[in-house]
Amino acid sequence: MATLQDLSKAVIAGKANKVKRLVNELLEEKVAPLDIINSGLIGGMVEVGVRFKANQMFVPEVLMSAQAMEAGTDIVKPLMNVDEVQDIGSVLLGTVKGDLHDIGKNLVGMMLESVGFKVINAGIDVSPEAFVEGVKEHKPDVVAMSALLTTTMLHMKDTIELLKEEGLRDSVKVIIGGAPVSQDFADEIFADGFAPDAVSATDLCKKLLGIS
Ligand code: B1M
Repeated sequence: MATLQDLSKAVIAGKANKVKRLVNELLEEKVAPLDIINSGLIGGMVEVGVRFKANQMFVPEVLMSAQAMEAGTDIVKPLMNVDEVQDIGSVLLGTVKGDLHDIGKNLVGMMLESVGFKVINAGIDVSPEAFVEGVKEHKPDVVAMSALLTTTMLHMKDTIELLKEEGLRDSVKVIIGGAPVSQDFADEIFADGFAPDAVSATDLCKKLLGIS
């Protein structure tokens, strides 16, 4: 019988095929998709982060873990779309300028879609100008910015300031997230909210748009 711990270990080892097999086995064992993501896949990436910081893992291995994790989320993703016909609001989502981390951001997108938001995924390395263009083009209800680096989180402030300069700030809610950011930082840069994880991000968007 496959376990969530086996899945975490396969993510750490960067074994995409094993991850796919274990995810399928766990689904057959009726383990909830959200547990597979939170405890199995993210659990593995958390340990990867610890080892990366301690110089026990290096960029190529971390990338293999990231790819293994994505192979797992690709299987679970269709199961999260409980009601694709809903359209409760739209979210322009991106990782800020200079930042290439997209695993957490993509999870946020997946969770938002699963509760009925339309997600416009602007990708990674999204400049303040590109966020502003995205707002003009798509007129989203929410702009959601992700950052994983202490250096790049500062571009969240630049984006909010540019939205203000362009007269667009009042037309959208702005939320932020990612490991180095916090509610205090959100308050400091006048974001409308901060979410510590992907599930909280959906709750926050709903709350900001007055959806119960
Ligand atoms: Co990078 N990296 N990395 N990395 N990397 C971190 C972030 C780091 C903390 C590792 C460490 O030292 N322990 C460190 C940052 C230090 C700092 O600034 N404080 C770091 C570094 C230094 C770097 C490089 C500079 C390394 C180098 O080249 N020397 C480099 C920078 C590249 C760049 O961006 N310009 C780099 C590169 C990479 C890889 C490319 C190898 C790879 C990214 C692959 C990819 O994303 N496609 C990578 C990875 C994988 C990591 C770690 C190990 C894991 C990140 C991850 O995916 N976690 C990470 C260590 C760590 O975070 N512990 C690390 C799993 C993911 C599910 O969690 O992204 O936190 P997370 O998302 C969560 C929440 O934060 C939240 O919800 C998600 C889940 O519920 N969330 C939001 C995220 N965005 C949100 C938005 C929201 C709401 C919630 O609303 C808008």
